[in-house]
Amino acid sequence: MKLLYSPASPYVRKCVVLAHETGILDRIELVGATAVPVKINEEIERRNPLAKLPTLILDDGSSLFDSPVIAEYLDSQHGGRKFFPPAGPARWVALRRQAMADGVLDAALLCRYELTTRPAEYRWSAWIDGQMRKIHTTLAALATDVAGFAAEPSIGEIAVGCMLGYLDFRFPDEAWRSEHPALAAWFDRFSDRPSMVATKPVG
Ligand SMILES: N[C@@H](CCC(=O)N[C@@H](CS)C(=O)NCC(=O)O)C(=O)O
Repeated sequence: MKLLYSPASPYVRKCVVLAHETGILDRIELVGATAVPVKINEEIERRNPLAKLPTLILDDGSSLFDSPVIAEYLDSQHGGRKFFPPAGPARWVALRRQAMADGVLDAALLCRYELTTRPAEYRWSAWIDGQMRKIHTTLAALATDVAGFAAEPSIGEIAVGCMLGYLDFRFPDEAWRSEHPALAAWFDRFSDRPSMVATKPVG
């Protein structure tokens, strides 16, 4: 299988971390690609009508997206401990954590596009403020949740780790560490995992 991939994308990172953790990374060919909303990449679009990364191309030529779907597919491709818990309460906890992390990324990406892609004369500070508020309220919710994070991570903890890594990468001035020290301490430990070290964002 092939993963249309960017080393800067936190959604891609979530899938690659899961592939590392489950020992199936060598079954995935990473194919570099660039996706920007104002300049559609037609190579990606042919495989994914949303033209976004990550996109996974299976050996039968079909494609999977978006990152929660790809991650769950990859988790179905190995015989070890599952990162998507089976039906039951633990599954909803893991999926909710993934949704919070991905939601922070969605807001962060909208801010980044507003600040780096939209022409300066069209920028709208209320837009940035609204997205930043979502980021801050969700980080506060995760800071409460972190005491219950599992030692053996699920997709929820992987998603939160990749999201915090993205904030450090693209929003280094955000003071989330001092505001949420328990979350920061968890992230520092989580960042030492070989899967996280190997996928530190660049770009
Ligand atoms: N919900 C999607 C979001 C993916 C996403 O927004 N990826 C960015 C790269 S980090 C992208 O492809 N942006 C291009 C665009 O929005 O057109 C997922 O979880 O995979």
